[in-house]
Amino acid sequence: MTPGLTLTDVRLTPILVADPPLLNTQGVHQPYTPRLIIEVTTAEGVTGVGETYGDTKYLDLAHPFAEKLIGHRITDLNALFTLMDEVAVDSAHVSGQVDVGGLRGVQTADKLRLSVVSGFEVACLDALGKSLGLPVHALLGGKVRESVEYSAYLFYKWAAHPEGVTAERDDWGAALDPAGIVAQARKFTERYGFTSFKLKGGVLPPEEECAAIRALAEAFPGHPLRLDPNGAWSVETSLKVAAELGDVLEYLEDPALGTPAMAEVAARTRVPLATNMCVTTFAEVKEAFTRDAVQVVLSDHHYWGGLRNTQQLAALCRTFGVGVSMHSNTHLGISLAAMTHVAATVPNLHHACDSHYPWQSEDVLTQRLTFEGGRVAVSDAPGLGVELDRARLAFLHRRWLDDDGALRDRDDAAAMRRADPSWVTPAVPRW
Ligand code: GKR
Ligand code: MG
Repeated sequence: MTPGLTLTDVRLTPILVADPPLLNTQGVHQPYTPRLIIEVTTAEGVTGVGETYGDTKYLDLAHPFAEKLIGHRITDLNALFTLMDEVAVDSAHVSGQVDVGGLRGVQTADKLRLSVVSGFEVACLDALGKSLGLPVHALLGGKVRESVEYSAYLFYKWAAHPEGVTAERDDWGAALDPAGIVAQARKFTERYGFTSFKLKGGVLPPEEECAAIRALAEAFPGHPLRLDPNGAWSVETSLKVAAELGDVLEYLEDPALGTPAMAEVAARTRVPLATNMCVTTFAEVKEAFTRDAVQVVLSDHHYWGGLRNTQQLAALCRTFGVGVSMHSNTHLGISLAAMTHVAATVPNLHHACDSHYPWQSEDVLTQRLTFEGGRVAVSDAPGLGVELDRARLAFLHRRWLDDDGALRDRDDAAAMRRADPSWVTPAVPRW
């Protein structure tokens, strides 16, 4: 075994990145969102980078995990899971269910652990690729496409964060009605060339969100459209929306919460249903697939446990004739590069992937990734093909250090209470 591939150093840098006031069922995005940047360095001095969720509960696992990794080889990707199990056994607070609900479905301790592992897996693959002079997609078996298509991720949005909240300005403007959503979509096409659109719903009454989708269909005839209320609707409401928008939707995403409700909707509509909420772990696949509850699974390599697990999920979907694409949460360029590499290797990817990246005005890279015609070119440079900008990383880490702890754990409901002190995240189904 090549001693040069041994991991000799791991550096974890929690950061806070600017996020616009995007609305969802829980509330509104905080002005700054936590992310964790992971660097692994080998004995031969090669450094690989990874990125994952950065809330305290992830950091609490990432630190002991990083210590355990020293002395292992960056090729030992299967061992990442067993090493994480050892860490989890030592950390009583991550057993069982840590947080119910949220926009990524029920968040189990398992998903939390896998989200941490994924950041390290990506960093190891980046380092390995750099050591071998190969791009990450080659380490995953090779690309089957030269570029990966992404959709414009539209949000209801305020013009600015609530008064008195420290935040960066953005130039997207407000979007609170159909005209605002269409204007936002136009900006996405002008700036990035996207041709496929997803609207984050569950914010306004369903009739208003249907009107926004109708307005998009008129403004962009024939373009793929999706609506995702994050499980905010009852089965009956979901069916009404499906009937109303069936002729223009590519799919409805998580209209109702959980596999039983999704199965009920799916049984009574021909509109395909996608999810990033009821199928989020391998354990959830069997019930959802046997009940035919979902027609498209949106993988998020973070909580599925990395790029290789994403490929396994894609193979499972192919086996069962279920579509696959990608989900996204607030993320930076390292994650976009990782998503692009793995997406490039998935033969059965037939829907544009989601990405929040255009909403992030800040990054930790020397060069931002770019979208052309709504697509990101698959890099053939060694590793992920990205380079850390140390000054930017230090700046965003300083923001995290200076925070009094209020923003270190993403809480969209708390952010909403800055505008509306009486806000509580509505129980689902809301409509
Ligand atoms: O960023 O507000 C948001 C999204 O709603 C996100 O949290 C979801 O996880 O994008 C996600 C989704 O597709 O459900
Ligand atoms: Mg979703």
